[in-house]
Amino acid sequence: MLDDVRSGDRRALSKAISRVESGEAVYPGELPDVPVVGVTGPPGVGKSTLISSLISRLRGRGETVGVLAVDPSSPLTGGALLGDRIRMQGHVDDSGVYVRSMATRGHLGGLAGAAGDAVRLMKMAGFDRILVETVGVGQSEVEVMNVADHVVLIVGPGWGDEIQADKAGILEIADVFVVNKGDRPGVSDVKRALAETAESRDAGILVTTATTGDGIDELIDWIDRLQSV
Ligand SMILES: Nc1nc2c(ncn2[C@@H]2O[C@H](COP(=O)(O)OP(=O)(O)OP(=O)(O)O)[C@@H](O)[C@H]2O)c(=O)[nH]1
Ligand SMILES: [Mg+2]
Repeated sequence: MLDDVRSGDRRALSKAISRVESGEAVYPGELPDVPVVGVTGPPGVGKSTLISSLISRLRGRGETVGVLAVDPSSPLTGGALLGDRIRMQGHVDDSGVYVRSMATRGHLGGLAGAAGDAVRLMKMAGFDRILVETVGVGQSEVEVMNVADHVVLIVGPGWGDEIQADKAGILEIADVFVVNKGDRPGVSDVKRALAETAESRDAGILVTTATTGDGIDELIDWIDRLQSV
């Protein structure tokens, strides 16, 4: 099966990921060096929409993209699945894009372990780039971000208080901060709440409107810079 995964067989990849989801170990051997970007943030902040915008840009420059969405449907937003967003934005018929969801419940070996195995399988499948989405609400989600080389934390207007509280410690692992829903009021308050942490981490603060694509090019520039060092 792993040989099929290596040769780009998507069905084999999906099957192999299902196996690691149910607790089986994989021994992938040597893996290509594929940049992994984690995208996290509170429920409904626009992570999936932003990822879809990122995919459009990355595809525009010819990169193939694998996406792992861990617990893609939060109870708060009623479950707008990442797959639905990708479909809406026309990526579904694109063979250069692979999207896989992973539920957070019932992982014997721990969610972060299963996500790590899934990412290794995606590397084996030969994508140029891998994106991982997870809701940044608790410790186990923060652990999932360990699979990423770099982490993008997305917040929205109105999230100033949550940023101050930061129970999960997600601020401490972010390499770039994005205030999404830049078309809504309250952006400067959130930027202010982020400023100190961003400065101490040498992280940028960007403003995006994922629904229109505003600010996405700047975000890609940031990601490129992070990955070139
Ligand atoms: N006004 C505005 N709405 C946005 C923006 N980005 C996303 N949305 C909307 O916010 C809602 C949630 O977007 P999602 O992309 O599903 O958010 P998410 O963070 O992936 O949500 P969960 O995975 O459920 O946590 C949708 O109705 C989007 O259309 C934005 O920049 N501006
Ligand atoms: Mg989502």
